Amino acid sequence: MPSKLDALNRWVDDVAKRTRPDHIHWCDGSDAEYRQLVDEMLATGELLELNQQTHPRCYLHRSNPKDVARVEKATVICTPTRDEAGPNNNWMAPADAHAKVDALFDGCMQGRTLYVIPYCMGPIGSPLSRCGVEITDSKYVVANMRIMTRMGTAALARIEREGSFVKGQHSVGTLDPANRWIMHFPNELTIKSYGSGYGGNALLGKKCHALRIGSFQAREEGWLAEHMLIVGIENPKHEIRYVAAAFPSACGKTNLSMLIPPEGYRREGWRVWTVGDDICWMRPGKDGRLYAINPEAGYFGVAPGTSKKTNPNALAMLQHDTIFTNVAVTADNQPWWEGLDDRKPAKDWQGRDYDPANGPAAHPNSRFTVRANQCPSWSPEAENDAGVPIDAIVFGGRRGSVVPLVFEARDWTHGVLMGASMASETTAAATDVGVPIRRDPMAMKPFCGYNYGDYFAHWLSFDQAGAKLPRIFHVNWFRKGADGKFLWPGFGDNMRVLEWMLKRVTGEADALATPIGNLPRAEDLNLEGLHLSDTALDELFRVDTAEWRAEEAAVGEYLAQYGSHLPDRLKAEHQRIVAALNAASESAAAPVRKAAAAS
Ligand code: TSX
Ligand code: MN
Repeated sequence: MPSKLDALNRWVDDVAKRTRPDHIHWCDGSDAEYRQLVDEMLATGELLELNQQTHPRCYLHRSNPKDVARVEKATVICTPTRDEAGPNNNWMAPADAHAKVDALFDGCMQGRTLYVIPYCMGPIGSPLSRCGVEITDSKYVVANMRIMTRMGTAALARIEREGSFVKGQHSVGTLDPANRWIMHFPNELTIKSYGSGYGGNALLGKKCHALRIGSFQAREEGWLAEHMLIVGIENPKHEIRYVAAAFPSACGKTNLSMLIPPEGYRREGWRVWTVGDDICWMRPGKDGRLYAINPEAGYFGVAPGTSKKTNPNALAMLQHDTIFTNVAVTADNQPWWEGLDDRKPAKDWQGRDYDPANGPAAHPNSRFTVRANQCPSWSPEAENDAGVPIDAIVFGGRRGSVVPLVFEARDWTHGVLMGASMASETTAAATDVGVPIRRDPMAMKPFCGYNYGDYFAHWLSFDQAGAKLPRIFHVNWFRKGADGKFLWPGFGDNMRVLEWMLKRVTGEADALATPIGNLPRAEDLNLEGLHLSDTALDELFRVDTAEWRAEEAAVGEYLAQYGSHLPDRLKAEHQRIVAALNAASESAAAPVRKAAAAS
């Protein structure tokens, strides 16, 4: 009798014929298998034991120094036409891409073991989950996939039941940056990654499957695959409401996903529960609300900057059963990175004696890989097959000027425009003037598997009769005052902003209508114990007409590149905002914020 695994077996055979490994190992995902892999890597030096007294079962991996991050120029979407991939992606014709990368795969696993990794993105029984199989010749990849996904026997059983899965073919190859490709064939549910062993290039379940292939599949099937954290916020009445939030890199997404509320909030019974720190798959339920799952089972987080002050929950979960990549170590062999504490590193990320002349001790993109449920704030709802209902979607960016702390979209269309208009500063600069910003709609710039214009249209399509969609907000924790200092304390105090959002959802909080959206008045936000000056408050919420006319002009120019793919509804919404800003500046010199109260 033909089995639904025939297609899988045939594909594994085909890949093995091309790559010619010495052995083939089908991963079962067991503890014993993980232990065995770790022991083998310890023997080869692929993993180094960290201090087992302070960090039981923690290991360090030092990557090739030329293989330390995702490479956007090597990332390609291979759709039949360039237009389907859009100006937001690198494109190659599928046949050309296959030919190019298959030549590199030829014989590349000789002398090595080919690992077959069946995995499930999302709770194993959830209808929102999707399966994949990654083939790799890297033990490090297998160990990381075991932490990051539901891997092994249960996933294989689901694949056998469903028959459909994403095929991911990976080899570290020669690690030559000139021969490095991360290719996506969304119509074939196929990923081919060659020449890198690092992070999103190699752990194919994450960015490649859950976002690039996922977003493409989501459009066909009527759901959303987003680059968002998911948190549950519990109020003193023990009601938990869920928020999904998209931020570009370097905005503290992982920190926000594990936030600990300020002392006063905790005393009243507020709590934040972590469902996910990076990826969110959402689909409308029968009741019209959007239900979300975190497709991942672990965190692959940036280490530098993680400390007891910025993220105590993360620090607690990193004390055991963690793989560290490219961090430094102290003299007694504990993991260390810039921003952790004021101990001194002994060896840098390349294993050299630490010398500040060589740059930072830990690589700025050094990482930890850890199981999600090791986080003290981990939400058991992360295992709920039905997902969690989302009440608010938050977009954000790092903007030293122009963009206020928080504002709310008037409706779904306006919210989608807010997401499409997102931008973030690329580098920390000494001054605020002329800081380069990069447009990063919905924080999906490197992850959207098709044309952004069509993606915006897909977002708009959720606005249907009967839909009970989340409210949409925009936040900026990073506005600076004239003295160049951050105006908002951030971190745990972001709870105050989250509280206002959820009170907007339930109708318990007020706002002021402005052309860019609804802003809290100072009295709508709980600012108790913050000691913010009146000038700081005014600056945090100031909507400057001239600055915003320039901002919206830049947004219009950016969106115009999507041409005929850009939905008319989005264009019209943008024109409405431009017109309102023009009217505001002509009618009054007063700041736009001093407008009428919103309902
Ligand atoms: O993660 C951050 N968040 C979100 C936290 C839940 N960071 C770190 C960003 C780099 C990844 C922030 N940095 C946040 C923030 O809300 N805000 C800032 C800016 C800031 C930095 C330092 C201070 C205040 C604000 N204060 C002192 O250093 C005392
Ligand atoms: Mn991410």
